[in-house]
Amino acid sequence: MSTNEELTRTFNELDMNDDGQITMQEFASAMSARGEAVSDSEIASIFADADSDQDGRISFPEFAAAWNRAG
Ligand SMILES: [Ca+2]
Ligand SMILES: [Ca+2]
Repeated sequence: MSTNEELTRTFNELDMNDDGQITMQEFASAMSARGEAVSDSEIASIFADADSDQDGRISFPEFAAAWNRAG
């Protein structure tokens, strides 16, 4: 699987209502659905890093940029 496919698939998993934006609530729900507990402060920190335009949601380009930074 290419990185791009994995990226798109992960984004779609996190974007539970398919509106093209990941909210903190969606992120938290998706993580708990995967059995990974993430605290509010961890989510806030992830969003502070990934949400470049600071609208409180992560768009696909923001997600892709954060993914690439994480390596
Ligand atoms: Ca969404
Ligand atoms: Ca944003």
